[in-house]
Amino acid sequence: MTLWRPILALALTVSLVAAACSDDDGDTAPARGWEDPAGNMLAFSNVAATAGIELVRELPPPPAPPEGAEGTPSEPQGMPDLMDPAENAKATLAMRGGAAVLDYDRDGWLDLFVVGADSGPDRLYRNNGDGTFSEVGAQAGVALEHLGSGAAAADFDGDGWTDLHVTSHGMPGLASPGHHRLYRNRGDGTFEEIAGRAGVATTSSTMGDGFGSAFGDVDLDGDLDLLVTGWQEGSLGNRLFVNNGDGTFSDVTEAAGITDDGIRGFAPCLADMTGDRYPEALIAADFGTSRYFVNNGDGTFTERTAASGTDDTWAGMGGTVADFDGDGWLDWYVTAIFDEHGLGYGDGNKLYVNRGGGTFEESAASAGVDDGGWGWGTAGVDLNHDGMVDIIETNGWMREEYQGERAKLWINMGDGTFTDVATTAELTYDIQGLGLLHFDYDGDGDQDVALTSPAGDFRLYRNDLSGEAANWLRVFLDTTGADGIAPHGLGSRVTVSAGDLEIHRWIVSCAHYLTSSELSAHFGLGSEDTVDEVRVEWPDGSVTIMSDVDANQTLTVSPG
Ligand SMILES: [Ca+2]
Ligand SMILES: [Ca+2]
Ligand SMILES: [Ca+2]
Ligand SMILES: [Ca+2]
Repeated sequence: MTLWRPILALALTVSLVAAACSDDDGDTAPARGWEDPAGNMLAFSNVAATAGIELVRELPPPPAPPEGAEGTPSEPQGMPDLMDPAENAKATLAMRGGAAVLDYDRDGWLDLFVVGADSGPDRLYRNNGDGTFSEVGAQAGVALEHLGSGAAAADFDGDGWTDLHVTSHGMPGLASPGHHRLYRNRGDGTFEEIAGRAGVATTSSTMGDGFGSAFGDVDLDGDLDLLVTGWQEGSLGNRLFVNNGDGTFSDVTEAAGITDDGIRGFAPCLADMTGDRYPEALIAADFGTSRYFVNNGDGTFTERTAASGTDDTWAGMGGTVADFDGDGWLDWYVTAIFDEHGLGYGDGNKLYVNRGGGTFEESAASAGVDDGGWGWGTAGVDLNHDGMVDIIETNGWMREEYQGERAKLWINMGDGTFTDVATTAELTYDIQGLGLLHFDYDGDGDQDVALTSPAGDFRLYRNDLSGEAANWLRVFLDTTGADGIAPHGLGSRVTVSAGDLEIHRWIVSCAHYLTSSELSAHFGLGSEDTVDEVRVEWPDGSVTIMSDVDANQTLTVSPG
């Protein structure tokens, strides 16, 4: 109980601050947002419309209950009969529609690819650098209308131009296998679709399936490999593709020991959880089938879900890895369903804190991050620049009980607990959520948040963080010309020392759900305006150190 007292006291303080803010008598403009313990004000504004991103989706109405049937109207859509093709199509429609961040034209401004799902073709929003975006999907050659699902961005062929992998369930009206896209960036503002030739168009051989995809260098040979998930029952669509270095991939799933024995996969992630630089394969998956595969470093993986203590997620949907407790080891946070209605859907999100030695301690309830409604996309990112990783989470489903719940904005309090400040910080997202990603679209140093909905409008929340203790550093890695190190430095660990702070971040591509964020190491530095040391540990074992670096800048570091 003592653990909770400070949190309750804090919640009271927050509500008093909120009351003072709303009681505006017009004489003074009250500070906007949530005041963090260091005195920073954290506030968000939905700027999608003014930024030029207008994309609204609408789900078909729920089917009428059978004549004479009793019960709640939401019941038929709550648990659809997934073996019925029409009901399956409706359910997956509500689960598709991701987005990915990339600077496709290398002008230094991060652009946004958004999967159209049922709302027209896929879009590519070019960032104009002035707070607005222009939709250039058709010119760029990516404006495909299809049963689009997720997206991941990375430079798979190492030419310095970021490419896109897009999962697809097929062409409009007809789900069928073989329709994933690999868009190779030609470097002239256009993309070339090469998934078939490259060997990554098909995951399930029998069904239109495919949700998240994630890039990472699983064999540490310097090129990016690809992990894709499949969710449909019997699809066996969870696949690992190894990059052959010649523009093609090989499906090595079975040889690598990634046994798909019915994984209902949603959110894949390739991240080094064990400290040997080889990334593990993490899959957040539905119906208790999430998996933790340890990379043996010889091309094979060993499934250690139960042995590692990561086996108690009932309905794994989204996922993110970050160092939530600041001990230098990556932890794994998985979203799921918090079933407070006795429906038998599980006990919510899981926070697997890495204890080293290959084991994790599940602590979502004690940390206060287990109840995220019907959870989907999530990311671990420092939103208030105090040096500690916070959690954003979006949620919702077609059942009445899971409609209208706010997205969560859980601030890391540094004592093993988090507190939800979404309301005071004006992250006003209470529509049915799905995809979520973060990037600094306006280049002011703080991480902004984009959210996709299957039943509402696309939102871009600008982070309006202000205060004296909101210093930051953003580090991108450039490995162009560095043999044996993956593009973007994916898999690298970046450590910043500033005053009393020592902060570890990783360059990692996780499908938060169907989405991928900017591939930077982002540091909040509190009141520190100078960084004593930036240390990059590259995945090949080499180290680059920079001393006395100014805070409040975006830095690009190359090996050597
Ligand atoms: Ca750009
Ligand atoms: Ca590789
Ligand atoms: Ca924080
Ligand atoms: Ca920003």
